[in-house]
Amino acid sequence: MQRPTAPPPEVEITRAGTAVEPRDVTVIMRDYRFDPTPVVLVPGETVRFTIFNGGLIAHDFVIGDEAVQRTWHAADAAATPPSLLATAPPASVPPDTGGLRVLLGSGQQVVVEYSVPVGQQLALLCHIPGHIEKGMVGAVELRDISISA
Ligand SMILES: [Cu+2]
Repeated sequence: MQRPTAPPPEVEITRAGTAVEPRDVTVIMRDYRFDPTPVVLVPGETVRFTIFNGGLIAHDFVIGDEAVQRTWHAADAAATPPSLLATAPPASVPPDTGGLRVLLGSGQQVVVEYSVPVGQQLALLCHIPGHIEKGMVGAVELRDISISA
């Protein structure tokens, strides 16, 4: 069946998150996409991500700039056994890598705070081998609004 081609709902941000009062952002991981996409973030704000894996297999939520993405991509590739049904890789990267990475099994959920960097292009990817190729590429829209509003 053809999916309706409605544009994604417009995201309205009335206030940027702060360290004291983070803004709630929910992202659901599916087989194989991020929902919603784009994720709209304000540079400099603090968000409280609720990340839920609604898929049937493990997924990786990696948000960060290109260096962060490259590092996690290599770590996941190195840690995952070459099998079609390979499960969660115990990958690790140097502690100063930056960005945010959450690995969730099917049905798992985590709540985590994230401080959105200023002056970086951000991507949202799942680096479990094969998932990017299947479409697990999320968009991040950075929107400049007044942090003090
Ligand atoms: Cu995935």
